[in-house]
Amino acid sequence: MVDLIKIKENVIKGEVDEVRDMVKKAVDEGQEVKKILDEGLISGISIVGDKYESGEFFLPEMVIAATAMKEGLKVLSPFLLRGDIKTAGTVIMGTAKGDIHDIGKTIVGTMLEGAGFTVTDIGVDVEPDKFVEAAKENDADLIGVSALLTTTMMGMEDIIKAVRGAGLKAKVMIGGASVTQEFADEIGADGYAPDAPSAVGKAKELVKG
Ligand code: B12
Repeated sequence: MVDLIKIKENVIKGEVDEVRDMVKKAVDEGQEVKKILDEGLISGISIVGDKYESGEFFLPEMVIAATAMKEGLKVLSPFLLRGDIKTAGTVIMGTAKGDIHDIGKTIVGTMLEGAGFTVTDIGVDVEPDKFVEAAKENDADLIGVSALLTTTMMGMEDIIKAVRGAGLKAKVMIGGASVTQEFADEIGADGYAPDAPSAVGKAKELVKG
């Protein structure tokens, strides 16, 4: 059996091939996909963040670790997508202006798809107007906004204002490492969730009513 701690260690070291191969092997062995994601990939990249914060790692280490994590995620994605009948609602997902972090957004989008939502991912560094445009075009029920930087998090309020200003029916759900429920309340977001599984629950709740 692949030891998930080894996947975590290889994410930290940025060993792209090892991470991809070990994740594949763990899936083939029948290990639980959510466990591989949480205990292998996500716990590895969190440590990378801590090391960057403490000055032990620099940007290149963070980039290569993110690349390794994304390779692992590619292997897991089809499994996160299982069981879809697309009826739950239409969602626009994007990362706020000035922010290029997309790993969390992609996981949330993929799990929403897996739960039956139709998801349009509009990418990273997205201007508020683009969220509005995409929501109009797709007649969206929900807009999911991700931000990982304290600076770009502040721009989320502009997205909410733009959506409300355009008179759209879409609700706005926010998330990302530094976002909290308190912050979401403060800027008037319709919902917040701390991780992908709870984002699915929150999205269902928001779309229902
Ligand atoms: C990987 C990473 C990068 C990669 C990103 C690669 C990519 N394609 O995404 C690279 C190397 C490019 C990068 C760049 C930078 N980064 Co960076 N990065 C990280 C790191 C290590 C991990 C982020 C991650 O992917 N986590 C894993 C995912 C799964 O977690 P997540 O994003 O939080 O998502 C989960 C939840 O938050 C939630 N969620 C996420 N989005 C949404 C959306 C909705 C709607 C909902 C409901 C939920 C939800 O669900 C997800 C799944 O469970 C973090 C450290 C950390 N602890 O977060 C730093 C971190 C976010 N980065 C940081 C910084 C400073 C930067 C740079 C400014 C560095 C620099 N000097 O250039 C640049 C910013 C560039 C920019 N303009 O955006 C700081 C931010 C500090 C701050 N508070 O502002 C952090 C916290 C590191 C640190 N400890 O200092 N980074």
